Amino acid sequence: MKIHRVQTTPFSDQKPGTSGLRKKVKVFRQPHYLENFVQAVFDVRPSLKGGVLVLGGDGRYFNREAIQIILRMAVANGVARVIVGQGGILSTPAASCLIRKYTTQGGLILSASHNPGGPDEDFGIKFNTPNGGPAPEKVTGEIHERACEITHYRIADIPDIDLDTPGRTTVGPMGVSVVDSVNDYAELMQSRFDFDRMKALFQDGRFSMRFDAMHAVTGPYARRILEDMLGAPAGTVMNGQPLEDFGKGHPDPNLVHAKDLVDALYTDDGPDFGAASDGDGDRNMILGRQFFVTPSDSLAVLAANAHHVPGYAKGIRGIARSMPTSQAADRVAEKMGIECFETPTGWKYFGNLLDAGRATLCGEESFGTSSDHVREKDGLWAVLFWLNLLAVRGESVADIVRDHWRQFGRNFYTRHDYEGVDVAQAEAAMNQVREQLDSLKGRRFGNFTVALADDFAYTDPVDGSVAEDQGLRALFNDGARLVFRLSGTGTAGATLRLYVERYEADPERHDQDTQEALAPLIDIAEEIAGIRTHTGRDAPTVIT
Ligand code: VG1
Ligand code: CO
Repeated sequence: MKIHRVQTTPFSDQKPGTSGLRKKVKVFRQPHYLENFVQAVFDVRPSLKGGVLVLGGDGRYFNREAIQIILRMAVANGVARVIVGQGGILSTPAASCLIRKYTTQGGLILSASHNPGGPDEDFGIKFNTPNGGPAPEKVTGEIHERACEITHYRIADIPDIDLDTPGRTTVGPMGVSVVDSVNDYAELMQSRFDFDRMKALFQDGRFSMRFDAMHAVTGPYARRILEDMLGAPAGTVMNGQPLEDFGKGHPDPNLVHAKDLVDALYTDDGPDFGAASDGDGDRNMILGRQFFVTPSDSLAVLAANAHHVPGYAKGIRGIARSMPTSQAADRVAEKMGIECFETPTGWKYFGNLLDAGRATLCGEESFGTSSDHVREKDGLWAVLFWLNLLAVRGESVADIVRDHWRQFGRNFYTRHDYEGVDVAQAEAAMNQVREQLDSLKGRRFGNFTVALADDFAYTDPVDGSVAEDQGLRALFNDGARLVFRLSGTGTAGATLRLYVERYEADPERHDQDTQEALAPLIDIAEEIAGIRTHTGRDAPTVIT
């Protein structure tokens, strides 16, 4: 086996964002581009030499090619064994599960998550540490620094490795284990949820469900778990075949992109329960018949009902949510007398809290929920949690959520995304808010008075690390909030996100339309940021 030491020069744009390095496929396919980044990972993680690496991706275009390149680099960099998902397929939570279960030195996950795939679309790569979670900022910073000074990478001359047949092979001194993509993950789910009870729910014949895998990675996972193991009728899983271009769709499980599922649920005789997951299987959308559960409410409801589910029946230690996520979970934590944490956007910030046993459930408003069973958000886990809950409580999704609102009050919540905006225009809007931060406090807008306005910064309570510039926020004195943030996952132009929240205690007013309930605050946001003026857009691209 010949090992080449290939000369290279750095690329200036290899800085990981909210979740790994995401670029157009064309960028990744430039000579040396992927190789430089992967070598930077090997260089800053010396434990991978002689160690075990987990490798897999969401099956998007370039996935297989990238895996072969990484395998050749792994041999050349002295990795002892690589665990690869069959066909190169691993959902993000399944990769996290494998990294932890087989006490490995980390993993490389290939995905651009909810971003579209195909030759003209997006690709991504992310390094996860031995705890199974996305590398913290310190590590991604080191990788980026290394990528900026790289001069060589190491790659072996070996034929392509068969990824489709499970089993063990060797390549020179390195072992390669091709593993079933679903087995270990399904076993983990069995250890947390009451499979018999969920099975009975499907057998009963009065309950029906639809799961939209959006032609992305969760297809095989959902089919195995929902249809094979839990006995849901064939066809429960729709769009279950992973495709390299996600069937030309946008694998983002929200009301706009999972439209077929939403249409199926919004009929009088539609399924009782609907759910969807994203490109890499870490997001979830939860629907009841003619009812949408906001991700923020979902986190709060799961926390308040955790005692109904075997894996959490002994109680949860704490709840963590990202800053823009609604404060609905805070009310549950308060009532339960447990800690509640507010972290910056991105799952990597939950890692320390989970490792330290201070948080059991975590959530993000961006359709992300999970627990300490892995160190990533986990789409199917959230779906099974809901299913377990529906089986135990025997009520509809809508009734469970309405009941929750009656007990805790309702946090009306929406996010408005302005996608593909000119970078300078997006920054102009952000700057307009930033300039007012000092003068906003005490200012009145209609019925709302600003109690605090700042640029969110976070000090990790476990290791003391500080993350700054994590979003601009205006908090009003009755718990209402506005948050302005630029996305860190996009690959073209800028995406400006506006997050809006208001608390309503009165059950008589819980059935208002969300956009109407929040209209005065949406107007205030425009007054403060002038997003429409700066971008020339008269409406957001996506409202969730
Ligand atoms: C978005 C979401 C964030 C999420 C991230 C990765 O980031 O807002 O909550 O963690 O995507 O999700 P941003 O920087 O674009 O707002 V995934 O499913 O794409 O790994
Ligand atoms: Co994702």
